[in-house]
Amino acid sequence: MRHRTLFRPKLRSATRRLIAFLAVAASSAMLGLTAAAPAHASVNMVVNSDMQTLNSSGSPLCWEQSGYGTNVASFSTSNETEDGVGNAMQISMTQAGTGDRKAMMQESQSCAPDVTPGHQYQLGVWYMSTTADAVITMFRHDTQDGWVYWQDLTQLQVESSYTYATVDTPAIPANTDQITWGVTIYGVGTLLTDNYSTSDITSPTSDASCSAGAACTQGSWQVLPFDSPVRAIHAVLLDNGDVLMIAGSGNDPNEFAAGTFESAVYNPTTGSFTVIPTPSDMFCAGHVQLPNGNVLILGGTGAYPAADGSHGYEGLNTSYIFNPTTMAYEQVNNLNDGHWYPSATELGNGDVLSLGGLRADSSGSVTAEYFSYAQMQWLPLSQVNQTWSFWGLYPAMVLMQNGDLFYTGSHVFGNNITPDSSIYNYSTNTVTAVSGLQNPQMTDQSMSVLLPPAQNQEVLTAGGGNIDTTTPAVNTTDLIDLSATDPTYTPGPTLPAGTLSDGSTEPAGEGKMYVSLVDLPNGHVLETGGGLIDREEPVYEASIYDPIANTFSEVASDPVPRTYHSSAFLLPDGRVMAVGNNPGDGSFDMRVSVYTPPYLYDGARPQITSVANTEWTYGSTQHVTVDSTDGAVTSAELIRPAAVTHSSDPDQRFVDLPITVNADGSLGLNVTDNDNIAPPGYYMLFVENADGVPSIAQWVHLT
Ligand SMILES: [Cu+2]
Repeated sequence: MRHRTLFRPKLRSATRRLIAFLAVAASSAMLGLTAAAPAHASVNMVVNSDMQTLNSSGSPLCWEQSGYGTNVASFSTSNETEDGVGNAMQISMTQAGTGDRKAMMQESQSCAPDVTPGHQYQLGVWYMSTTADAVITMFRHDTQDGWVYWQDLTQLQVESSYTYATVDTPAIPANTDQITWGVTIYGVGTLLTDNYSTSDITSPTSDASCSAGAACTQGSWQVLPFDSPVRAIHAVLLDNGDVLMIAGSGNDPNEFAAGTFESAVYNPTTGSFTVIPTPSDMFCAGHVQLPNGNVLILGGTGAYPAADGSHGYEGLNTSYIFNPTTMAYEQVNNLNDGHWYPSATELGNGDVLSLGGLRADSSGSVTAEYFSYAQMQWLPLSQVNQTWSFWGLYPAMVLMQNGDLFYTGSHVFGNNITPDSSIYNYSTNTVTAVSGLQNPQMTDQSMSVLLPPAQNQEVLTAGGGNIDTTTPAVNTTDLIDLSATDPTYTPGPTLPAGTLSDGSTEPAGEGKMYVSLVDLPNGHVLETGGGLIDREEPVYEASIYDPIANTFSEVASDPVPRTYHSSAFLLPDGRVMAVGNNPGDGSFDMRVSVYTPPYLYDGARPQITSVANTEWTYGSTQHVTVDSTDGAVTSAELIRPAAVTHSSDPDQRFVDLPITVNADGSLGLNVTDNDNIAPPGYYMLFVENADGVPSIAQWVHLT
């Protein structure tokens, strides 16, 4: 049995938070600074690790207060935290006796960390204590016997300021699928604990490294133990790794009438939400990150349909910037027209072009809008090229390597436009039709994605339906190579058949709309969520598309239905988050799911240990060092953070970084010289080993 305890002085909070942002996961921040750090950073598996999220009775969600015996003690949450964020857990024992008191991660499916037999985990906690009668105690969940006491790992000391304690578990025994742990106090005194972490530190052998059973090939889904506080209709990954979730009025006419507009920022590391004052109804607005990491938001809902049928949804002409540093919205000048469901594509020069949506009178807007990044404003009508044609609702406009925009055919609602798909040259203001879509009348809430790597200029369009009909959604996919002389769609493989809510398998040939497609760091694409007909029949199915093999492989499916107003997006730790579902009865599913792809069960993750410079320029070579014990790093790429809604994130892209290995073993990453391949802004830098196991991302800024 291995016991190891090490203590290190408390870092200044600001420093620690900054490092946490840079390294994304708190666990890796700690690892990066500790002399005895394990070689492999991995995800902090503790939910609500800073105890910021409270349950309805006011105690920290996912934390269970327990104990036994004749002692007298009380539990409370304290604002005397280690880092000024969330809460600390306080246990005060006023009279010792038999037994003890402890706070541990709740023994439930979604709170206690999942573990793999044979693996070892590093546990970490910040604490202060007036008694040395305190010990880290661990329980394990036996697949036959249920929750059982496992062992005490290490005694703590009296500490008058926050001190970090960390210990490695022994190898997890067979038949164990979860552990929980906490600090037990059994003497008179006061114990404060904060910022818990649990991470996998196993160094697997290179062969047969996955011992996680079905998850090795299927991945696994976790439904988080807390709900989103807002209807997550829009999700934008910010340059600090947090997620901006925008509801606006959230498709609720009562909220609209009350002027209640909402958004929240979610921190995936701590599991906590910060509610953001929201100045206008950004429900069904457009959004895209600007080169400086700020989020440009355009349009939204000016009115819900009138009861007397005199008008439908009306588009706003207002526009805001969300600034991740100040965590606030700032108004910019108005658009030239109202836009409800507008597109937003960042161009190679950092400007933004928007097409489509409904105007203030609820008719289709034929006004293109152009945002000048240099001027930080929408240009007046006289300075914007116009086709004066209606591009539909959320038309998926993908920036091509030559600066043209590809309308993939994916859009929202049944109001198809002509041509079915096209290439738009903004400079010359010309539209060239593109043919080959198999079901051009069934691309309502299909999804399109620029496949990895962006340099290949291939787009996948998957599924789709038509809410103006009762025709079931299609299972077809279409592929196109935009680098060809005359790009034309060709049929791709069909999506795997999903499971319907009655447990039956979908009839042959039927598929899904409300599809989500997410570029993954190993160069594959996760396809998840969706529904069969309008928003009434969820389809439970997920698969991973391999662009080289041109195949979809079915994987574990999200247990939560994800139809209308659902989204999925990549997190900086290599997992995928899924949010939203807004069935026809007007309800909204507030549950949040997280998918752990098979690659996170496939051995040790490479770790980016240093990036010489995080300000990157086009055509440069950037130097990084990587710790990769499970095989050398074989690929590196930049992935643009998501800005997704309604199966639409046409700015999503994966940009390959060809690698040069330097004499000292460091890597030179060669950055594209084409700003249309990688429009300016913040990107997640990932590296992978030969097994496709990705690192945790490091943020870099490309301009
Ligand atoms: Cu909508």
